[in-house]
Amino acid sequence: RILIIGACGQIGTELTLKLRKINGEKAVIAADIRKGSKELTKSGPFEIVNAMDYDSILKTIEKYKVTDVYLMAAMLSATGEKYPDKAWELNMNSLFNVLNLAKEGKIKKLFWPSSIAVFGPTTPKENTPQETVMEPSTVYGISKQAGERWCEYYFNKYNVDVRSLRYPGIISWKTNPGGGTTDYAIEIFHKAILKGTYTSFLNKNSKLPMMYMDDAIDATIKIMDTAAEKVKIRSSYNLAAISFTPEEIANEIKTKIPAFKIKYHSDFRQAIADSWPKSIDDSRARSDWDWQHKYNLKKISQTMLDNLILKYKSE
Ligand code: VAH
Repeated sequence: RILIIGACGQIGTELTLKLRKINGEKAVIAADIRKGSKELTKSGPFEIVNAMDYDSILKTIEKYKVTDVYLMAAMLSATGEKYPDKAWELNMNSLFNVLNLAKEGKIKKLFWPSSIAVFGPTTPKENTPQETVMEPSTVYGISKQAGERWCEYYFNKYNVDVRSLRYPGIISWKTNPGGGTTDYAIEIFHKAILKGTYTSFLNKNSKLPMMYMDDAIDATIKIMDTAAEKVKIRSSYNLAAISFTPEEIANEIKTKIPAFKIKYHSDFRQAIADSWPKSIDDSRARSDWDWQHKYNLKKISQTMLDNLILKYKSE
């Protein structure tokens, strides 16, 4: 059986729903520190689990005979800068819990998300390589870089089968954004429909690597289904789809909502965005386990607008 820790989060929610579709609802246990949405709790087992509490995770693993775990609980870049101690504690203690459970043979296969936040201001910004200088300047990025080192260490030393992806900014409409710096690319669609205008907290030329949720979910399931010997990188794989600026996504929205207006007012998240790459080289993921993204900017914008217009109409 499969356990998703952090199932109420932006990625956790859709990962749970997709895995239930593939494996059957009873086979996927959703867990989070807080009560799940109706969609999560009515479509399969749900447990309150504190990702920082080893025994709470172990109890759930034993109750449902779990073999595979996806640890999707974390404090993201923007919130992490407001609560640095909490971000480090949550992001690292939760990872050590699942790595140690795997080391003790309680977990067979483990997924843990990293991020483009592992790169910093001294990293080459275009086509950022898999191996390169990484001096992250956010607590979130530091925790992801440290986490990658620990994943590789537990694989090499204890043969723990942990797999990881450096997610870019992820765009989706089903859940609210999770306190990240790339959240503008989600908020802009809601505001375009509800208000016809949006003030971006990143300036118009802030180019960042981005991906639609369905691509991110497919990559996550694909790397977990890949034969162990083909997963050659055990720190974390670069993963990419497209890159765009707030101006480019605004212009794409205007092709459907001509009256849409964007304004720019940078806040503390501008410095975070400026420290990250503009585009990522994910050729290792494409060669090692046939990664291929499907959503370009036009398709992302179309999908977001279609679904959000329907969602707001039904409310
Ligand atoms: C964040 N959405 O902004 C997350 C992600 C690359 C961005 O890690 O913190």
